[in-house]
Amino acid sequence: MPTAAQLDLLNTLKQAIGAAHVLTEGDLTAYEQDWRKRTRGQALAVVRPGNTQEVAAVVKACAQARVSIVPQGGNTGLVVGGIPDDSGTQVLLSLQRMNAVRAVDGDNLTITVEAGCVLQNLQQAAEKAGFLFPLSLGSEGSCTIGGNLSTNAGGTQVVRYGNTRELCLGLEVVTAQGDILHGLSGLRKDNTGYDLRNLMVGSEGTLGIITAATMKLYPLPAAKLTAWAAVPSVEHAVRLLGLAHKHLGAGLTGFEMMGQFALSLVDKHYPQLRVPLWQQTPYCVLLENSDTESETHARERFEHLLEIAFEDGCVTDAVVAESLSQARNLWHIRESITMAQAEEGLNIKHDISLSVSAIPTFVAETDAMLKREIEGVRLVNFGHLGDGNLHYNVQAPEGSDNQAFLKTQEDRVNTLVYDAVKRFGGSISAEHGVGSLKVDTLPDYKDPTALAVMRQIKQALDPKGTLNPGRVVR
Ligand code: FAD
Ligand code: 2HG
Ligand code: ZN
Repeated sequence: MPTAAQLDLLNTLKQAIGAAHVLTEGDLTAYEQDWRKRTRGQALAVVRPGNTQEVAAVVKACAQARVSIVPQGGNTGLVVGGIPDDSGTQVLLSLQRMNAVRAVDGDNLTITVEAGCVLQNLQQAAEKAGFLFPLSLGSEGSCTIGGNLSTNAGGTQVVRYGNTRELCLGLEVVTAQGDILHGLSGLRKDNTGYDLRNLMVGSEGTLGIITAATMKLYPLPAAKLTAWAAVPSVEHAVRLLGLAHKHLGAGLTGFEMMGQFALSLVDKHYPQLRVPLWQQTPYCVLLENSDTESETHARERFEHLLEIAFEDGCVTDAVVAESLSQARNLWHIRESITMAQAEEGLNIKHDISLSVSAIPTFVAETDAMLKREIEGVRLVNFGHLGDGNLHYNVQAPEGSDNQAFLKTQEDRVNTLVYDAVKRFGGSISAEHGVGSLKVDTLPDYKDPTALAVMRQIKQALDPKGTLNPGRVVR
């Protein structure tokens, strides 16, 4: 039963945004359970404001009542950062109704959208206007640009276009006090003080609520070429990456590496996808070249690269997509690894980054160590090699109880992997963020001064600690 103070707050919220948008009953699983189904929370209410003023009113009312708010976009996050805790006292603020494209400025190469705009809709709006919005993730059919900005999402085009941070020119944000920060300038140059936009990007809803953003647009490529290559080892994949940089230059837009076991899971759970080459090689690479030149020039350059790679020995076999639909299928296989892994059962994810040059030794040493420590352990290694970002995931031994494996082994496995990442000078979160999953692990791996400054920033911007508490920093 809600307390009198909670009932007062619910009434204020209903007056501010309409009773139909303050949900307290019915099935709220979609808002309260995380994507991986690891955790289930319970909200005091799910509120769905329709515009920035309504978000500000919700935040003001909650701040006054000292009730904490968890912002949520598409709820595809992988680190349990966008669902309420199980206290039944937090307000879950969903941005999903705020999904409009506000403006496209072709001369300025920008698009301004509301935070709840689903990434795929943003890509399509850009394409309709004749431009490319390059951010691309497996979850693009349901994640939102607000969530992408709040996690500084990476995805499969980072090697050319950068993370979400690099694609953002301006933000509109509701502060912890309920004030509106108007920053949708679309300026490419603005040195008038501290960079508040970049403070908000990647802050996972702990410093402010993003309500709209101005994002960069690019010309649509004239040609896109995609290849799937068999490589004998991680060292060979890194060598292929070097050749691709040298021969494709800025045309290199995607470079993904996938281990044999990761691909075997796709083959097992989605046999209709017909994964190429995986049985004959320990690793495959998915390579994309986007070009502003003509298709013929681009194809010649791409085929030249593959010839050199064959001669070098870093590629032993390859398939080049002959049509857009073949290219889409290859990408679909890559994007299906997460789902295939989920089908196989609960698993331990490590979203890590290392310098590209350290990756072959890291993988060799850490694979060997885990196999020594846990008999039958299955390693699902794949990721954005072009960015030095691996999804170095760990699956329980075949036939064992996944739940029990997580319970008994997760902390130990995390320590083994993250200690190795630290030894190699890497990061324990490359693109998914910290959320609540890694909040207590971070202090062991983050520079203590950096952590102390992060806490001071949190204290300065959210002194009452009502914005997404328990996430990123305690
Ligand atoms: P949510 O999950 O709703 O929220 C994520 C975090 O942002 C939470 O802390 C939440 O409180 C906060 N937040 C959300 N909206 C706002 C807002 N408007 N203002 C302030 N805070 C907010 N991630 C990658 O980086 N690269 C990938 O390649 C990738 N692939 C994925 C593939 C699959 C199949 C899945 C399920 C996930 C993948 N992800 C990937 C993770 C996830 O999709 C991204 O983190 C995405 O950016 C989250 O967006 P969302 O709208 O779902 O955010
Ligand atoms: C990807 O690159 C995502 O596909 C998800 O970041 C990674 O499932 C994962 O571990
Ligand atoms: Zn990823």
